[in-house]
Amino acid sequence: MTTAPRRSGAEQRFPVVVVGAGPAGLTVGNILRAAGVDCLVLETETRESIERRPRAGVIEEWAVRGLERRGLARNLLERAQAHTECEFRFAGERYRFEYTGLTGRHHFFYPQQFLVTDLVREYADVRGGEIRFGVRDVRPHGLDSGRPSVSYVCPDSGERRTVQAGFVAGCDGARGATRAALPPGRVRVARHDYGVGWLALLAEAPPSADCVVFGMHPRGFAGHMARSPEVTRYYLQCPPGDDPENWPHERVWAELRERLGAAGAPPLQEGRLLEKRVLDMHGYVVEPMALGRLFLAGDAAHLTAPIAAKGLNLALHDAFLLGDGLVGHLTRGDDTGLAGYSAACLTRVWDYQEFSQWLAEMYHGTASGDPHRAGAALARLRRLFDSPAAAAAFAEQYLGARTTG
Ligand code: FAS
Repeated sequence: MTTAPRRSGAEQRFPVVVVGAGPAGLTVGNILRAAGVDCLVLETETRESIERRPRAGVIEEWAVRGLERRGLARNLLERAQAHTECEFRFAGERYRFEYTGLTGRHHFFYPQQFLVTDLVREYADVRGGEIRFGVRDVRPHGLDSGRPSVSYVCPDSGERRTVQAGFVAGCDGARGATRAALPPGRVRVARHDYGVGWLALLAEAPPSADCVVFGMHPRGFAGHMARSPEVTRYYLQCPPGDDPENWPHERVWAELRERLGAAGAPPLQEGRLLEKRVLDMHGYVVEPMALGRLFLAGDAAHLTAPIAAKGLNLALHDAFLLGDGLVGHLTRGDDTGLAGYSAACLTRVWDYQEFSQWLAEMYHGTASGDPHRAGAALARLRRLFDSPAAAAAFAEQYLGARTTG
């Protein structure tokens, strides 16, 4: 599983060690390799499993253009569907929201596992980047010193190995080792719980609509998002901590029919459920996102509940800034990118966190059991259709149209 090590002997040294081969880590690795900077990516899973792991699927246009400028979007641009509108369904009616006309931007639908597969191939097979899969018990050391290192248990020998690093990029997601290695007093973690769960479903069925559909229903929110011509992502609001076993096939489809039902809506294309998991809707933000020689990116630094489909996009935003900042420092001695990294990321992170919170109240207010919240939620939604200013503001945030990559 390990590509041939470049340097032999007890300890190797890399200018950058990237922990985690998700969208953030692989994008940082590819940017470094494009600039001829040596780096090592450490990943606990196997290549096969990260190339098959379904997660996000909505990529904002600025992120696609950012990947394209870095030679990382060839397959995406060939295979992704570009969407121009979404649909809201409430009180038995359908409301199409056309956002490309308002922003000039599209949403690109490309399953995250396809993007990860492209990024691994480009990094390891094309740009000759070093990546070790299946590593265990990764531990960062000396992050505050000028000589950080990362140790891990080698999957082949079972030995603990240590790699010296100039910088450590913490891209190991929500449950990784790098954020956990931060001294508690040195960072602040701001957390928000939405108090609802989402049953995240993947159905072996073609999409039932030509765009994303959001259903606001007194029984709870429901969402429909295409993933491919054969697989569709659905979400159903449920109690936090609910057991997926409480949702047998019949109940899932009955609830989806009910909550997404609207006059003139085509019938749902039903199929076998490939994935069923409950996500407790919460978000957190770690500040600052950099400490000493450790720079966090993506879910390792902030989690945005999938409500506004922002998680993957924020991971790419961080990775563009971190990759460019590291290249600036390592190839030109220019520290402006790294010095401003945390602040630049957090501006976007908090903007997306706020929008997710705004959207969550619109999606969940109807089923809150609180008539005032329900009334306010529907008023918020109706404003999108009778106030051009509100529609433009919503479209800008929904598409992340103010963001550059
Ligand atoms: P990732 O979690 O993708 O990658 C981290 C990598 O680090 C993983 O490969 C992991 O195996 C590895 N790792 C973990 N611990 C390690 C360690 N100690 N050492 C080495 N490697 C380690 N976002 C959206 O925008 N839209 C959606 O529709 C959406 N749906 C989602 C559905 C689900 C079920 C989940 C879980 C998330 C969803 N997200 C969605 C959010 C998701 O897309 C994340 O934001 C995105 O994967 C973040 O990318 P990374 O920061 O690279 O982290």
